Amino acid sequence: MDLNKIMNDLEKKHPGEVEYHQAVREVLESIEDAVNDNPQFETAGIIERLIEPDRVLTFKVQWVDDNGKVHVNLGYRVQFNNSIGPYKGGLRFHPSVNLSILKFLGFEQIFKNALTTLPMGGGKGGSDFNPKGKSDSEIMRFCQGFMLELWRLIGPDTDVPAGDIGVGGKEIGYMYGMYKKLARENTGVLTGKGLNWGGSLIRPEATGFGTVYFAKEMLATKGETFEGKTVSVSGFGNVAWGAALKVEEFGGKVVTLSGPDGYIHDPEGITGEKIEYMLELRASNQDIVAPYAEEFPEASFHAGKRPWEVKVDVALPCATQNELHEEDALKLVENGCMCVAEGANMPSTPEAVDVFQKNRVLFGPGKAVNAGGVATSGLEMTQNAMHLAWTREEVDAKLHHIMTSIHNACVANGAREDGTIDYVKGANVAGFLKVANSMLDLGIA
Ligand code: NDP
Ligand code: 2IT
Repeated sequence: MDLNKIMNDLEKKHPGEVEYHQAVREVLESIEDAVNDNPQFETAGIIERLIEPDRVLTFKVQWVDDNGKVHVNLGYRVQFNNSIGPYKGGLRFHPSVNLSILKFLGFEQIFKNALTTLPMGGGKGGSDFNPKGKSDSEIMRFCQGFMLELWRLIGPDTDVPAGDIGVGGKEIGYMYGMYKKLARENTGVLTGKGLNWGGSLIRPEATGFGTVYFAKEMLATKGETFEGKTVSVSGFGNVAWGAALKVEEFGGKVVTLSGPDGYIHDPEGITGEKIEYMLELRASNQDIVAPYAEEFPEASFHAGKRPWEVKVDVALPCATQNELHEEDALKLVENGCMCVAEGANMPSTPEAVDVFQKNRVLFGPGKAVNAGGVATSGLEMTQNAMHLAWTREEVDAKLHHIMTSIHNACVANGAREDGTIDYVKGANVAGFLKVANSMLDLGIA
């Protein structure tokens, strides 16, 4: 495989789509041996076919605010690859959303979904709509306008969207209500639904729980557990909340959370009611974590800084892409951090990943670590198709089992000669081989 040529061609074809290029390069670098060992992939053009989405759908969303003013946003759905199942992946509502970000997320989703052991292809979508400061009725009207276009492109066996940044249970509800009206059917076309109308127990917690289940397996390879460990978490959204709950249950102590305004350091631990306070902060729609330090005076707020300067045993980046830089990685290593597990998608820059790998820090990439969210979405689809609902214990046991099997796949494909594990390679090779072999089986269609 001529990696440089493939990347040059891609960059020329899609200039400026830096996050997309970053995600593709990371995967291609680590699967090079697997591709070279399988000449049939080259003949079948697997790499060229895999790095370009099947289709990119863009649409206009128009909606009216509470003052009667009309706004226009862009809506997208990137249907990347459906070799192993229907397109599946979240919707992100954030002002930074553009095609590069959705293509990076959709590309990552292909391999993540392959790792879950469930039959799901990769996709992603969203809008540059900013939910911050909007009223509930404005959010509802935007979601309805968005679905008015999206509904024709999706279906329970075609493409199944879910949540991501800025899209939680409330937004899924408004979108599902509109879909149901337009399509005149109740199906599992979206996941992350409310419990009363087709949702699955554990889905809200699943990404965070899965992250900690995976990190637990990573620590176990060194004979370690979460008991007594200090843990830094970034973000204060859905993933950060679920991770904090599970770390506490496993006997660890979460000491940070963060937002775009800075980070909170709470040396006494973010536990119990303090974890629930994260949900209140989120619901306030204000985009800031600073109020935490007013509510709990033992905590300090560090404006404009990232949490990685705090000395911890384990770091869980759970906010957004490229939020952990080389200097942050060096600081974590210097402070003796032994494990970094990515709850967010691509939160560490390539330079930061290099620092972790060279220093043999246990490093788990997002597509393996945070796969519990989409895996539980897959379990929601299964329950919808069977018209029944599993108990909390059943779903949690399945999630736990899936995370352990993803860890096993990483170990099987990422073992280094010195006995340590390259989880980046392990996850990419395992996900890639499943998808590439399926593409071979299916012919050129
Ligand atoms: P939420 O919208 O619930 O939370 C995102 C969090 O990150 C918010 O607290 C947000 O603050 C914060 N944030 C955004 N930008 C920054 C920044 N520059 N610095 C610090 N914090 C920031 O989203 P999720 O928790 O669902 O998603 C978090 C990450 O996890 C994303 O990378 C997402 O793709 C990934 N993920 C989510 C899954 C899911 O099931 N929800 C599954 C797998 C991965 P604010 O909103 O105020 O900007
Ligand atoms: O990045 C992700 O895996 C998600 N946002 C969840 C996707 C899903 O379909 O549940």
